[in-house]
Amino acid sequence: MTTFRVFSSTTLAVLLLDVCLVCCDITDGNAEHLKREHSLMKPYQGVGSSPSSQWDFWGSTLVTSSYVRLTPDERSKQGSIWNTVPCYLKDWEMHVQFKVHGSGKKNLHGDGIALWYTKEKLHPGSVFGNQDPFLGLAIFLDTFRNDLHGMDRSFPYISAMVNNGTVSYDHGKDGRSSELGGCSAEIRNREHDTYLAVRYSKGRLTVMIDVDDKNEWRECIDIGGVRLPTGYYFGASAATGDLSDNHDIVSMKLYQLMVEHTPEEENMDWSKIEPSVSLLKSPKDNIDDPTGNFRSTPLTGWKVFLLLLCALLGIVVCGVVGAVVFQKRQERNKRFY
Ligand SMILES: [Ca+2]
Repeated sequence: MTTFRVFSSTTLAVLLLDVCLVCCDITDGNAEHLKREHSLMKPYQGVGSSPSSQWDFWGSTLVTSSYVRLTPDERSKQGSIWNTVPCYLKDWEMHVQFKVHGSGKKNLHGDGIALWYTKEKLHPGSVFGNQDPFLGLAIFLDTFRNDLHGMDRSFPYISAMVNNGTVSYDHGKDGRSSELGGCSAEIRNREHDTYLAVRYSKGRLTVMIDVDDKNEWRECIDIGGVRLPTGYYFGASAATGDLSDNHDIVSMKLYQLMVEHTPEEENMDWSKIEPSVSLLKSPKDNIDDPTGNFRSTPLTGWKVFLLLLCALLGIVVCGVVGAVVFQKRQERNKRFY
């Protein structure tokens, strides 16, 4: 039985380590994998229009030493900031610290921030200050409800859209017809820091938020079957209309995710991929989806917990059965001799 106890504690330690590794994956950006050429951080050196700069900005954007203000709390402003280095990572995670604040009372503020991974950069337009239609991925932090029929959700509302350059963003419906998923989140006029993380890995798009000063990520969007090419640009933009807010970006940190791909995947030209989505619902609603896009995706916290529980139960059962069999054999052996 001593052997069993040693075995179980070692196994438990290994399992706990595995769980920690899985859980910590999205919450802590590993500094080793931070990609500085795609990150925007205080004091924002290398931001500007010189040929050597890694970030360029447009419109009402104001760069200070402690934040990048895309729009001030004034009417009819648009601003954006764009990474000038195209991203060739296949698997990545972007952590954005942002702040939306202003003097407008409830429902009297707008319009919000959009985060981008797109083919083109610095093309001003009507989608939160960026062009319409766009080609690539957008995450919208929409603070103003345009669609008065959509009362089933509260604002601010965070949503994702993947566009192959043919679909227009419908402001009147808050982009509902083209959204892939979303969640409501109190992101405005918070006293504490507010964060959002976008992860793209193996065709899975995950958006997590940390806006309640709990220092933990809350899942907002999680969908499989998303195809995005390499070679696009990261950016952020914001717009105000009749109503306004300060839309500030404090930092955008890009981390490379170490993920193995099959030789076929490695050999294909990822820059030729057309942005698309094969699953329009959350993977949770597509358990029987034949494409199996989400099956090989990372485990979520509760799944890991269940697996751990099953593993422990398995070990206990094996131990007990083993002990009983051992004892029976000993008894049988005694009888023979
Ligand atoms: Ca809106």
